[in-house]
Amino acid sequence: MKNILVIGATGQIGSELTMRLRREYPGGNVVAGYIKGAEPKGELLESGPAAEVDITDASMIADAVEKYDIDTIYNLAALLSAVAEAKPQLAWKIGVGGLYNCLEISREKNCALFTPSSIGSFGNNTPKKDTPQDTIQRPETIYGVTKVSGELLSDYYARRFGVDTRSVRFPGLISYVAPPGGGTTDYAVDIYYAAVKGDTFECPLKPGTFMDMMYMPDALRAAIEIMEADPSKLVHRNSFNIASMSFDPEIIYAKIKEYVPEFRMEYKLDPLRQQIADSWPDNLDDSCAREEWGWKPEYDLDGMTQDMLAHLRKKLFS
Ligand code: AKB
Repeated sequence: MKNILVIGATGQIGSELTMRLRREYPGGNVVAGYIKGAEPKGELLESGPAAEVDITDASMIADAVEKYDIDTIYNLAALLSAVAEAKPQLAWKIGVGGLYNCLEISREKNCALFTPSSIGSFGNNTPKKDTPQDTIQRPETIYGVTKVSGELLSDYYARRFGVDTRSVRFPGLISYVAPPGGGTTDYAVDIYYAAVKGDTFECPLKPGTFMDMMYMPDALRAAIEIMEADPSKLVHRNSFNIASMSFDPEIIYAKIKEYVPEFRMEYKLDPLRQQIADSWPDNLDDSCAREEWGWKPEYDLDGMTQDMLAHLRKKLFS
């Protein structure tokens, strides 16, 4: 990886991944691809090149790839699960139409391509506990349908055209930098903001709703390490289960209370998010990622909680 295009560079993952890639690959161009209305600002704008790249417009991707001699594309454009249910046609256009554009340009220009999948690629009839790498994927959400379609299409391009496509199935991602917006796992970010601000947190999911979650630094490392992995060791490509922690609302609440004893949470259920969360696994088995490319998370719930609270206090109050 030398010249990298990040599509969706101003989003939750993109804004941090672009900066991290710029630090990891200082000799190359890491281009922040953004859409109109979500232009990069501050450090993201000042530390490297940026280009308007709407993933649904193939010519915009091709122009950026040509101009910056791109060899690797990180495709992070997507509508998250809850918001995708409100706009299923747009979710398909971005998730599958956009991916198709990236695959075709990668085929023509010989780019490697990273496109995240998700725990949302599983459904009600998937084994819920220790969900295996290779198992039933019949999701009920449009988000999940786009993710499974993306996994299949990416594997097809790798087999049929030799495009170097790789992917991980992200759990809910937790970060103090950019908010997620529109996901089912967002509560696990919002709860920290409420704790630091001194607000009572209204939890949209009921006790006992377990899902895999991950702290953003681990997720960024996973996205870089999978693209750096020795291809001869990869049995799988699209997409790898990765995991670091699984909890329900009661467990994260109790953990935060260890550091913010006065913090209060009450339940105000969101039926759509509850239904989606109920259809997703409790926790994934990530042994294939560990074996094939050495995946290993660094943060557990305690380490993440201490770091989140410290950074949010700084961000919100200093
Ligand atoms: C969502 O909740 O939609 C995402 C995801 C788990 O893919 N955070």
